[in-house]
Amino acid sequence: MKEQLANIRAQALAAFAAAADSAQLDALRVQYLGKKGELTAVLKMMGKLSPEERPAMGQLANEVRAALEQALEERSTALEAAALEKRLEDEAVDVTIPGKSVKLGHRHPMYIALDEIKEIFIGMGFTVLDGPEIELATYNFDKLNAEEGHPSRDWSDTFYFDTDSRVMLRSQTSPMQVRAMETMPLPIRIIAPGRVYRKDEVDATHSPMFHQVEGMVIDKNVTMADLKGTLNTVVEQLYGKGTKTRFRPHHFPFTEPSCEMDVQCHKCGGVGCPTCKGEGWIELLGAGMIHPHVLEMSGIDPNVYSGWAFGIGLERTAMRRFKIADLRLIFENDVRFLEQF
Ligand code: 2U9
Repeated sequence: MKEQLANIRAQALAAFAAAADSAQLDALRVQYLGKKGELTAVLKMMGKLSPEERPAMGQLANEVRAALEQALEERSTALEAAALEKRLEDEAVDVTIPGKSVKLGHRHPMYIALDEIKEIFIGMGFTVLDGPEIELATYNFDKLNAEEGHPSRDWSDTFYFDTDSRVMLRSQTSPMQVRAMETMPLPIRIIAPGRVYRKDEVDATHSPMFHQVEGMVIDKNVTMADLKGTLNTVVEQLYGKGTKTRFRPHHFPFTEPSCEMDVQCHKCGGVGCPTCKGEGWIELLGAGMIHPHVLEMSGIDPNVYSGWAFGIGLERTAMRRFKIADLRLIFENDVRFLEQF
Protein backbone atom coordinates (compact mmCIF):
# COMPACT_ATOMS: atom_id res chain seq x y z
CA MET A 1 0.00 0.00 0.00
CA LYS A 2 2.87 2.27 0.82
CA GLU A 3 4.24 1.55 -2.62
CA GLN A 4 0.86 2.19 -4.25
CA LEU A 5 0.66 5.60 -2.56
CA ALA A 6 4.18 6.44 -3.66
CA ASN A 7 3.31 5.42 -7.23
CA ILE A 8 0.14 7.49 -7.29
CA ARG A 9 2.05 10.44 -5.95
CA ALA A 10 4.81 10.15 -8.55
CA GLN A 11 2.41 9.53 -11.48
CA ALA A 12 0.02 12.29 -10.45
CA LEU A 13 2.77 14.87 -9.97
CA ALA A 14 4.22 14.02 -13.38
CA ALA A 15 0.79 14.15 -15.02
CA PHE A 16 -0.05 17.51 -13.38
CA ALA A 17 3.23 18.96 -14.57
CA ALA A 18 2.49 17.77 -18.13
CA ALA A 19 -1.10 19.12 -18.25
CA ALA A 20 -1.35 21.60 -21.15
CA ASP A 21 -4.40 23.54 -19.96
CA SER A 22 -6.94 23.93 -17.16
CA ALA A 23 -9.34 21.40 -18.69
CA GLN A 24 -6.71 18.68 -18.78
CA LEU A 25 -5.68 19.53 -15.23
CA ASP A 26 -9.28 19.28 -14.04
CA ALA A 27 -9.62 15.85 -15.64
CA LEU A 28 -6.47 14.76 -13.77
CA ARG A 29 -7.88 16.09 -10.49
CA VAL A 30 -10.92 13.88 -10.98
CA GLN A 31 -8.73 10.94 -11.99
CA TYR A 32 -6.56 11.12 -8.88
CA LEU A 33 -8.52 12.93 -6.18
CA GLY A 34 -12.17 12.45 -7.23
CA LYS A 35 -14.68 10.24 -5.40
CA LYS A 36 -13.87 7.41 -7.78
CA GLY A 37 -10.28 8.50 -8.10
CA GLU A 38 -7.15 6.44 -7.62
CA LEU A 39 -6.21 7.89 -4.22
CA THR A 40 -9.74 7.41 -2.89
CA ALA A 41 -9.62 3.80 -4.07
CA VAL A 42 -6.45 3.19 -2.03
CA LEU A 43 -7.95 4.92 1.04
CA LYS A 44 -10.95 2.66 0.82
CA MET A 45 -8.60 -0.28 1.33
CA MET A 46 -7.43 1.18 4.67
CA GLY A 47 -10.16 -0.79 6.43
CA LYS A 48 -8.35 -3.96 5.57
CA LEU A 49 -5.18 -2.90 7.41
CA SER A 50 -4.38 -3.97 10.94
CA PRO A 51 -5.03 -1.30 13.66
CA GLU A 52 -1.24 -0.98 14.13
CA GLU A 53 -0.56 -0.23 10.49
CA ARG A 54 -3.50 2.14 9.98
CA PRO A 55 -2.24 5.41 11.63
CA ALA A 56 1.06 5.49 9.73
CA MET A 57 -0.68 4.64 6.45
CA GLY A 58 -3.41 7.19 7.17
CA GLN A 59 -0.83 9.85 7.75
CA LEU A 60 1.00 8.93 4.55
CA ALA A 61 -2.23 8.98 2.58
CA ASN A 62 -3.02 12.46 3.96
CA GLU A 63 0.45 13.65 3.06
CA VAL A 64 0.01 12.37 -0.52
CA ARG A 65 -3.43 14.06 -0.78
CA ALA A 66 -1.99 17.33 0.57
CA ALA A 67 0.99 17.14 -1.80
CA LEU A 68 -1.29 16.47 -4.81
CA GLU A 69 -3.68 19.26 -3.85
CA GLN A 70 -0.83 21.72 -3.50
CA ALA A 71 0.70 20.63 -6.82
CA LEU A 72 -2.73 20.98 -8.48
CA GLU A 73 -3.14 24.46 -7.06
CA GLU A 74 0.29 25.57 -8.24
CA ARG A 75 -0.12 24.11 -11.71
CA SER A 76 -3.58 25.64 -12.03
CA THR A 77 -2.23 29.10 -11.13
CA ALA A 78 0.62 28.71 -13.61
CA LEU A 79 -1.71 27.56 -16.42
CA GLU A 80 -4.14 30.45 -15.80
CA ALA A 81 -1.27 32.94 -15.86
CA ALA A 82 0.02 31.44 -19.11
CA ALA A 83 -3.48 31.54 -20.67
CA LEU A 84 -3.87 35.21 -19.70
CA GLU A 85 -0.45 36.01 -21.09
CA LYS A 86 -1.33 34.36 -24.41
CA ARG A 87 -4.67 36.20 -24.63
CA LEU A 88 -3.01 39.53 -24.00
CA GLU A 89 -0.48 38.77 -26.67
CA ASP A 90 -3.13 37.63 -29.19
CA GLU A 91 -5.37 40.60 -28.58
CA ALA A 92 -2.65 43.21 -28.41
CA VAL A 93 -3.02 46.21 -30.77
CA ASP A 94 0.15 47.14 -32.54
CA VAL A 95 0.06 50.90 -32.31
CA THR A 96 3.13 51.18 -34.49
CA ILE A 97 1.29 49.92 -37.62
CA PRO A 98 0.64 52.96 -39.83
CA GLY A 99 -3.09 53.90 -39.82
CA LYS A 100 -5.37 54.00 -42.87
CA SER A 101 -5.30 57.58 -44.07
CA VAL A 102 -8.73 59.23 -44.15
CA LYS A 103 -9.40 61.11 -47.37
CA LEU A 104 -10.37 64.64 -46.47
CA GLY A 105 -12.87 66.45 -48.64
CA HIS A 106 -12.55 70.11 -49.47
CA ARG A 107 -14.60 73.04 -50.59
CA HIS A 108 -16.20 73.05 -54.03
CA PRO A 109 -14.60 75.75 -56.26
CA MET A 110 -17.92 77.60 -56.49
CA TYR A 111 -18.14 77.76 -52.71
CA ILE A 112 -14.55 79.03 -52.56
CA ALA A 113 -15.69 81.88 -54.81
CA LEU A 114 -18.84 82.41 -52.71
CA ASP A 115 -16.87 82.46 -49.45
CA GLU A 116 -14.56 85.13 -50.87
CA ILE A 117 -17.53 87.29 -51.86
CA LYS A 118 -19.27 86.75 -48.51
CA GLU A 119 -16.09 87.63 -46.62
CA ILE A 120 -15.73 90.95 -48.47
CA PHE A 121 -19.35 92.00 -47.88
CA ILE A 122 -19.39 90.85 -44.24
CA GLY A 123 -16.27 93.00 -43.76
CA MET A 124 -18.29 95.99 -44.99
CA GLY A 125 -21.12 95.38 -42.51
CA PHE A 126 -23.50 93.37 -44.72
CA THR A 127 -25.64 90.52 -43.34
CA VAL A 128 -25.93 87.23 -45.28
CA LEU A 129 -29.54 86.08 -45.82
CA ASP A 130 -31.01 82.68 -46.64
CA GLY A 131 -34.52 82.07 -47.95
CA PRO A 132 -36.96 79.64 -49.63
CA GLU A 133 -36.29 78.18 -53.08
CA ILE A 134 -40.01 77.57 -53.53
CA GLU A 135 -41.48 81.04 -53.85
CA LEU A 136 -44.66 82.94 -54.54
CA ALA A 137 -44.73 84.62 -57.95
CA THR A 138 -45.78 87.75 -56.04
CA TYR A 139 -42.33 87.88 -54.39
CA ASN A 140 -40.41 86.64 -57.43
CA PHE A 141 -42.13 88.92 -59.98
CA ASP A 142 -44.92 91.31 -58.90
CA LYS A 143 -43.04 93.06 -56.10
CA LEU A 144 -40.00 93.35 -58.37
CA ASN A 145 -41.84 95.27 -61.06
CA ALA A 146 -42.26 92.33 -63.43
CA GLU A 147 -46.00 92.47 -63.83
CA GLU A 148 -48.43 90.07 -65.58
CA GLY A 149 -47.27 89.55 -69.16
CA HIS A 150 -43.58 90.22 -68.45
CA PRO A 151 -41.57 87.83 -70.65
CA SER A 152 -39.63 86.35 -67.68
CA ARG A 153 -42.95 85.07 -66.24
CA ASP A 154 -43.58 82.86 -69.27
CA TRP A 155 -44.26 79.17 -68.70
CA SER A 156 -41.43 78.37 -71.10
CA ASP A 157 -38.94 80.10 -68.77
CA THR A 158 -40.23 79.37 -65.25
CA PHE A 159 -40.87 76.20 -63.21
CA TYR A 160 -44.40 76.68 -61.81
CA PHE A 161 -45.95 74.22 -59.37
CA ASP A 162 -49.56 75.12 -60.15
CA THR A 163 -51.68 75.92 -63.21
CA ASP A 164 -52.47 79.48 -62.13
CA SER A 165 -48.76 80.44 -61.87
CA ARG A 166 -48.73 81.42 -58.20
CA VAL A 167 -46.11 79.06 -56.74
CA MET A 168 -42.75 78.53 -58.45
CA LEU A 169 -39.07 77.69 -58.08
CA ARG A 170 -37.50 81.13 -57.63
CA SER A 171 -35.83 82.38 -60.83
CA GLN A 172 -33.67 84.88 -58.91
CA THR A 173 -32.69 85.45 -55.28
CA SER A 174 -34.37 88.89 -55.33
CA PRO A 175 -37.52 87.67 -53.49
CA MET A 176 -35.34 87.27 -50.38
CA GLN A 177 -34.51 90.94 -50.63
CA VAL A 178 -38.20 91.84 -50.97
CA ARG A 179 -38.86 89.85 -47.79
CA ALA A 180 -35.99 91.71 -46.11
CA MET A 181 -37.49 95.07 -47.13
CA GLU A 182 -40.80 94.03 -45.61
CA THR A 183 -39.41 92.72 -42.33
CA MET A 184 -36.03 94.25 -41.51
CA PRO A 185 -35.57 97.63 -39.84
CA LEU A 186 -33.93 100.32 -41.99
CA PRO A 187 -31.16 100.91 -42.94
CA ILE A 188 -30.61 97.54 -44.71
CA ARG A 189 -27.31 96.09 -45.89
CA ILE A 190 -27.68 92.48 -47.04
CA ILE A 191 -26.45 89.91 -49.51
CA ALA A 192 -28.62 86.98 -50.60
CA PRO A 193 -26.77 84.01 -52.13
CA GLY A 194 -28.57 80.89 -53.32
CA ARG A 195 -29.88 78.53 -55.98
CA VAL A 196 -32.21 79.77 -58.70
CA TYR A 197 -34.10 77.89 -61.42
CA ARG A 198 -34.88 78.68 -65.05
CA LYS A 199 -36.06 76.42 -67.90
CA ASP A 200 -32.79 76.28 -69.79
CA GLU A 201 -31.30 73.32 -71.64
CA VAL A 202 -27.95 72.13 -70.26
CA ASP A 203 -24.89 73.17 -72.25
CA ALA A 204 -21.42 74.62 -71.62
CA THR A 205 -22.88 77.94 -70.38
CA HIS A 206 -26.47 77.08 -69.29
CA SER A 207 -28.12 75.02 -66.58
CA PRO A 208 -31.74 74.90 -65.31
CA MET A 209 -30.32 75.44 -61.81
CA PHE A 210 -27.58 77.90 -61.01
CA HIS A 211 -26.48 80.22 -58.20
CA GLN A 212 -26.66 83.95 -57.72
CA VAL A 213 -25.47 86.39 -55.15
CA GLU A 214 -27.60 89.49 -54.97
CA GLY A 215 -27.21 92.33 -52.54
CA MET A 216 -28.72 95.65 -51.59
CA VAL A 217 -28.26 98.74 -49.47
CA ILE A 218 -31.22 100.92 -48.45
CA ASP A 219 -30.73 104.06 -46.41
CA LYS A 220 -31.33 107.81 -46.55
CA ASN A 221 -29.29 109.65 -49.25
CA VAL A 222 -27.97 106.51 -50.96
CA THR A 223 -26.84 107.37 -54.51
CA MET A 224 -25.25 105.84 -57.59
CA ALA A 225 -21.92 107.06 -56.15
CA ASP A 226 -22.37 104.60 -53.24
CA LEU A 227 -23.11 101.81 -55.73
CA LYS A 228 -19.98 102.56 -57.75
CA GLY A 229 -17.74 103.14 -54.72
CA THR A 230 -18.80 99.95 -52.96
CA LEU A 231 -18.62 97.72 -56.06
CA ASN A 232 -15.22 99.19 -57.00
CA THR A 233 -13.96 98.31 -53.51
CA VAL A 234 -15.30 94.75 -53.88
CA VAL A 235 -13.60 94.37 -57.26
CA GLU A 236 -10.27 95.64 -55.86
CA GLN A 237 -10.45 92.99 -53.13
CA LEU A 238 -11.33 90.24 -55.63
CA TYR A 239 -8.94 91.19 -58.43
CA GLY A 240 -6.29 93.36 -56.76
CA LYS A 241 -5.81 97.05 -56.00
CA GLY A 242 -6.03 99.42 -58.94
CA THR A 243 -8.23 97.07 -61.05
CA LYS A 244 -10.11 99.30 -63.49
CA THR A 245 -13.88 99.01 -63.91
CA ARG A 246 -16.46 100.53 -66.21
CA PHE A 247 -20.23 100.88 -65.91
CA ARG A 248 -22.49 100.53 -68.98
CA PRO A 249 -26.19 101.45 -69.04
CA HIS A 250 -28.58 98.49 -68.98
CA HIS A 251 -32.19 97.65 -68.17
CA PHE A 252 -33.70 95.63 -65.32
CA PRO A 253 -37.34 95.96 -64.24
CA PHE A 254 -36.37 96.31 -60.55
CA THR A 255 -33.69 99.01 -60.86
CA GLU A 256 -33.66 102.49 -62.41
CA PRO A 257 -31.14 103.51 -63.58
CA SER A 258 -29.57 100.09 -64.23
CA CYS A 259 -26.07 99.22 -65.32
CA GLU A 260 -23.63 96.42 -65.98
CA MET A 261 -20.16 96.51 -64.51
CA ASP A 262 -17.09 95.29 -66.41
CA VAL A 263 -13.54 94.78 -65.12
CA GLN A 264 -10.56 95.52 -67.29
CA CYS A 265 -9.03 92.27 -68.52
CA HIS A 266 -6.26 91.28 -66.09
CA LYS A 267 -4.55 89.24 -68.86
CA CYS A 268 -4.02 91.95 -71.49
CA GLY A 269 -4.61 95.10 -69.46
CA GLY A 270 -7.42 96.18 -71.78
CA VAL A 271 -5.73 95.74 -75.17
CA GLY A 272 -7.79 92.70 -76.16
CA CYS A 273 -6.88 88.99 -75.91
CA PRO A 274 -8.52 85.52 -75.97
CA THR A 275 -9.43 85.74 -72.24
CA CYS A 276 -11.61 88.85 -72.83
CA LYS A 277 -12.50 87.73 -76.38
CA GLY A 278 -10.72 90.78 -77.82
CA GLU A 279 -12.89 93.19 -75.82
CA GLY A 280 -10.33 94.38 -73.24
CA TRP A 281 -13.16 94.17 -70.66
CA ILE A 282 -14.88 91.29 -68.87
CA GLU A 283 -18.55 91.55 -67.87
CA LEU A 284 -18.87 90.97 -64.13
CA LEU A 285 -22.27 91.85 -62.72
CA GLY A 286 -25.51 93.79 -63.05
CA ALA A 287 -26.61 96.57 -60.69
CA GLY A 288 -28.70 99.66 -60.33
CA MET A 289 -30.63 102.02 -58.09
CA ILE A 290 -33.65 100.20 -56.66
CA HIS A 291 -36.74 101.31 -58.58
CA PRO A 292 -38.86 103.72 -56.47
CA HIS A 293 -41.94 101.64 -57.25
CA VAL A 294 -40.17 98.50 -55.89
CA LEU A 295 -39.40 100.35 -52.63
CA GLU A 296 -42.99 101.62 -52.44
CA MET A 297 -44.54 98.14 -53.01
CA SER A 298 -42.66 96.86 -49.95
CA GLY A 299 -43.73 99.77 -47.78
CA ILE A 300 -40.59 101.94 -47.99
CA ASP A 301 -41.13 105.63 -48.80
CA PRO A 302 -38.99 106.42 -51.90
CA ASN A 303 -39.09 110.10 -50.98
CA VAL A 304 -37.18 109.38 -47.77
CA TYR A 305 -35.14 106.29 -48.63
CA SER A 306 -33.18 105.17 -51.65
CA GLY A 307 -31.04 102.13 -52.34
CA TRP A 308 -28.82 100.29 -54.75
CA ALA A 309 -28.70 96.61 -55.62
CA PHE A 310 -26.54 94.20 -57.58
CA GLY A 311 -26.64 90.64 -58.88
CA ILE A 312 -23.82 88.32 -59.88
CA GLY A 313 -23.82 84.77 -61.26
CA LEU A 314 -21.74 82.50 -59.03
CA GLU A 315 -20.89 79.75 -61.53
CA ARG A 316 -19.60 82.33 -63.99
CA THR A 317 -17.56 83.97 -61.25
CA ALA A 318 -15.98 80.63 -60.27
CA MET A 319 -15.37 79.72 -63.93
CA ARG A 320 -13.54 83.00 -64.44
CA ARG A 321 -11.66 82.71 -61.16
CA PHE A 322 -10.44 79.13 -61.78
CA LYS A 323 -10.37 79.17 -65.62
CA ILE A 324 -13.08 76.48 -65.92
CA ALA A 325 -14.26 76.23 -69.53
CA ASP A 326 -17.50 74.23 -69.14
CA LEU A 327 -20.33 74.95 -66.67
CA ARG A 328 -21.25 71.25 -66.50
CA LEU A 329 -17.98 70.48 -64.67
CA ILE A 330 -19.24 72.62 -61.77
CA PHE A 331 -22.29 70.38 -61.30
CA GLU A 332 -20.95 66.92 -62.18
CA ASN A 333 -18.87 66.75 -58.98
CA ASP A 334 -16.27 64.44 -60.49
CA VAL A 335 -13.69 64.17 -57.71
CA ARG A 336 -10.84 64.23 -60.24
CA PHE A 337 -12.05 67.68 -61.28
CA LEU A 338 -12.86 68.99 -57.79
CA GLU A 339 -9.48 67.88 -56.37
CA GLN A 340 -7.71 70.44 -58.53
CA PHE A 341 -8.84 73.45 -56.52
C1 2U9 B 1 -34.60 94.07 -55.18
C2 2U9 B 1 -34.26 95.17 -55.91
C3 2U9 B 1 -33.26 95.09 -56.82
C4 2U9 B 1 -30.81 92.77 -58.09
C5 2U9 B 1 -30.04 92.91 -59.34
C6 2U9 B 1 -28.97 92.35 -61.18
C7 2U9 B 1 -28.93 93.70 -61.28
C8 2U9 B 1 -28.38 91.42 -62.18
C9 2U9 B 1 -28.01 89.14 -62.84
C10 2U9 B 1 -26.57 88.93 -62.75
C11 2U9 B 1 -26.24 87.67 -63.46
C12 2U9 B 1 -28.64 87.85 -62.53
O1 2U9 B 1 -27.11 85.82 -62.02
S1 2U9 B 1 -27.54 86.63 -63.06
O2 2U9 B 1 -28.10 86.02 -64.18
N1 2U9 B 1 -28.53 90.14 -61.94
O3 2U9 B 1 -27.82 91.85 -63.16
N2 2U9 B 1 -29.62 91.90 -60.08
S2 2U9 B 1 -29.66 94.37 -59.97
O4 2U9 B 1 -31.60 93.88 -57.92
C13 2U9 B 1 -32.58 93.92 -57.02
C14 2U9 B 1 -32.93 92.81 -56.29
C15 2U9 B 1 -33.95 92.89 -55.36
C16 2U9 B 1 -35.71 94.15 -54.19
